Amino acid sequence: MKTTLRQTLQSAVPFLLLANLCTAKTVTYDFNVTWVTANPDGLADRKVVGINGQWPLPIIEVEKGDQLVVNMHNGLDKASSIHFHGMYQNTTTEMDGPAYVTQCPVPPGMDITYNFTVNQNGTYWYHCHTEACYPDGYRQALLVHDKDAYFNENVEEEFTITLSDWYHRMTESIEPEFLSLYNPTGAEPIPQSFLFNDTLGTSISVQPGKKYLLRLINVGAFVAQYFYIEDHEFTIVEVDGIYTEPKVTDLIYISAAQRYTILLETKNSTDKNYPIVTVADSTLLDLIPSDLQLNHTDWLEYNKDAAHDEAVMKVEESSELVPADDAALVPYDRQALLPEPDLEITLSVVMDNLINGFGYAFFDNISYTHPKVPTLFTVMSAAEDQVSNAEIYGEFTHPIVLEHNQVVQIVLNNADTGSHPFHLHGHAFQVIDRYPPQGEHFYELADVAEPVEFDPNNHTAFPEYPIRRDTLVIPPQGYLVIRFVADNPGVWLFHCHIDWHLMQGLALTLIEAPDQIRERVKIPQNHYDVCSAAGVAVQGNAAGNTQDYLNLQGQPRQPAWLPAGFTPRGIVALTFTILAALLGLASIVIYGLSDLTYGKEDSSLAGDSQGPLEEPGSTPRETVEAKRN
Ligand SMILES: *[C@@H]1O[C@H](CO)[C@@H](O)[C@H](O)[C@H]1NC(C)=O
Ligand SMILES: *[C@@H]1O[C@H](CO)[C@@H](O)[C@H](O)[C@H]1NC(C)=O
Ligand SMILES: *[C@@H]1O[C@H](CO)[C@@H](O)[C@H](O)[C@H]1NC(C)=O
Ligand SMILES: *[C@@H]1O[C@H](CO)[C@@H](O)[C@H](O)[C@H]1NC(C)=O
Ligand SMILES: *[C@@H]1O[C@H](CO)[C@@H](O)[C@H](O)[C@H]1NC(C)=O
Ligand SMILES: *[C@@H]1O[C@H](CO)[C@@H](O)[C@H](O)[C@H]1NC(C)=O
Ligand SMILES: *[C@@H]1O[C@H](CO)[C@@H](O)[C@H](O)[C@H]1NC(C)=O
Ligand SMILES: *[C@@H]1O[C@H](CO)[C@@H](O)[C@H](O)[C@H]1NC(C)=O
Ligand SMILES: *[C@@H]1O[C@H](CO)[C@@H](O)[C@H](O)[C@H]1NC(C)=O
Ligand SMILES: [Cu+2]
Repeated sequence: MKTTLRQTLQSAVPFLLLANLCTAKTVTYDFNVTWVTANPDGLADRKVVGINGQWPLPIIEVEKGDQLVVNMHNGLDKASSIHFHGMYQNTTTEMDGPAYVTQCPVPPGMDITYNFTVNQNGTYWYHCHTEACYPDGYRQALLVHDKDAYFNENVEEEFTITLSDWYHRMTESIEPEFLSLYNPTGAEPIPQSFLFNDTLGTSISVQPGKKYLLRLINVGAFVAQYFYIEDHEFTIVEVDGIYTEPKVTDLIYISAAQRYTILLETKNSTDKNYPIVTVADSTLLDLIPSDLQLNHTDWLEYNKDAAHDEAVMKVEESSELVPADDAALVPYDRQALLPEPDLEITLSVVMDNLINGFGYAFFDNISYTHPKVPTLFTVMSAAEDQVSNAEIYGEFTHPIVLEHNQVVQIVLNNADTGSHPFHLHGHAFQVIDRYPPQGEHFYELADVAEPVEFDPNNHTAFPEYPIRRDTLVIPPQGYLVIRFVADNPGVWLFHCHIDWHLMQGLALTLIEAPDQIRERVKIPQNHYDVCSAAGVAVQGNAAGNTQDYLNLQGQPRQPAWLPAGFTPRGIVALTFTILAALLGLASIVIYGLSDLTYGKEDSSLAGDSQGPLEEPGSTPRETVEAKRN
């Protein structure tokens, strides 16, 4: 079955559109989502999420102002949903996509319709947002064309390129090993490859002396990538849907979920082809298997008969590459620094273990645990005088209620030795501070004993025109400070976009202007039908209590803390001694404890999960000691 795209010219509303004489139209996509088989790295066939029988998935394309309708039929054997990453969903928070936040998970066999107006520019993407489902290939670009973009006169042709990490095993087979007693350090699963536009070793055919626009999107689940083109400079003109003042550079760093749009003017000569080089950020990997190809060459092809030489790497380690600092970009609209915040939220990013020995991720001491009733449905069903009381949304959704039009500042201190790409739904935020800054010192706090926290009385001056984006990387043991106006009533997640960390609970819920949500939002019948098919309640507090919204008894909660004095290593060793004794095993290979990681051999199709393989010469990650008691 082919992708069906229906474009219906709607009866124009003349008085609204006279200004630019454009015709807002409805763009409809029918997505029949089923499993298909793909082998994008040429190393292993695997099951991936296909749409209308195809993978790579169709790119969604609209023009600014269009109404986008996506009808999804879930033909998978598990629940799913679609989030349209970076779309503000202004007045349509119910179309945002995350399960248990703004909708119910769509069960197998069920249909859901997403329908919203796109009034933004630029480069976005869509992906599944129910448990971890997008690493199985359920992700692709979403482009908003803007005929008024200031750089259009410098564009003769455009290309879209996705970057991604790639796993050979199904997420559902990786997850129980990742979140397990055998992996107490929370070592993230190591991908088997890195894809360039869902393939490898491709050539992009270009003509000499021509102006191109390249939209780059990291649709990966975990690993950031550096991007450069040998012997070429290019100009950044957009990040995450925000036009920037032109910034010439020759190297960018794109984390999971980030987008960069660049202008590239090709050379006048056609004697040579140039490597397009992508380098995976190896600082994110706890261990580097000897057969994992971290850097890749694709080609800017001027002449298909000329040589296609592999890139010669400039550096030994990816961390020696010094990319453009995104925090130093200036938004094209020069929106000024927002005033002092009405609300300041200060949080720490923490990785730690709970009583079951699993590795969890926390904002302060909360590891996000989804509620029984999706948070938006609690907003809609609670009594009017209770919707602004954060308690009803449950302690473990980490709810924070924002007042309409407040200036909100989030200060995030990273107590973890790894970097994380943080994403806010419903907004692009101003990036007003980050330490250490992107550049040669970005990783310098990774090995220090104590993290450096933001000091409100001692920091560098905030930029006059801060860049805005929707996904920002926090450096190891450093901090970031962001601001936005709560001018978009809705329920919005703020979370790490490393899907494994989201799975570990690195998320919180902003309930923005709940009174205005109730006035403006009407959840369509179809979304209620989805809940009913999923067996998920649409009324009640986080615990599903419909009588007394302040009674949270039975709310889903994170496991208990480890008892005082126990380190995860200790508790795991103890458990294993008992288990080994019970099972009469002579020896057990323990994840994380022996600096091991997931087996690289594919077992996804067969469905068996095989044990870890030891990697000679790999770099172990330091063990997390239990900090709490
Ligand atoms: C979806 O695709 C599957 C497999 O091709 C097919 O059996 C099914 O009828 C399709 N469903 C819809 C609603 O199009
Ligand atoms: C989409 O939403 C618009 C505006 O609310 C409405 O007019 C239209 O009927 C909806 N379309 C579908 C297919 O639900
Ligand atoms: C979106 O595009 C319009 C017209 O090109 C431009 O004026 C506006 O500044 C853009 N918005 C952002 C956030 O870049
Ligand atoms: C990347 O892949 C998409 C579809 O998978 C395709 O439409 C697009 O043209 C490709 N980009 C390039 C530069 O070839
Ligand atoms: C290519 O030639 C044109 C016309 O001579 C010139 O304007 C342009 O700067 C040249 N481009 C490059 C990249 O050298
Ligand atoms: C590129 O990959 C090779 C082999 O995987 C590795 O030895 C080299 O260090 C990598 N270079 C960078 C910059 O990561
Ligand atoms: C988190 O810390 C706060 C303040 O110390 C405390 O009231 C709360 O019970 C803690 N929550 C959890 C889940 O530990
Ligand atoms: C202010 O911050 C700088 C840079 O982090 C630090 O070197 C200095 O000691 C701090 N000064 C005070 C008074 O804390
Ligand atoms: C949402 O729309 C309102 C009204 O048009 C506008 O004031 C506000 O800035 C918008 N918010 C976002 C995040 O787009
Ligand atoms: Cu993370």
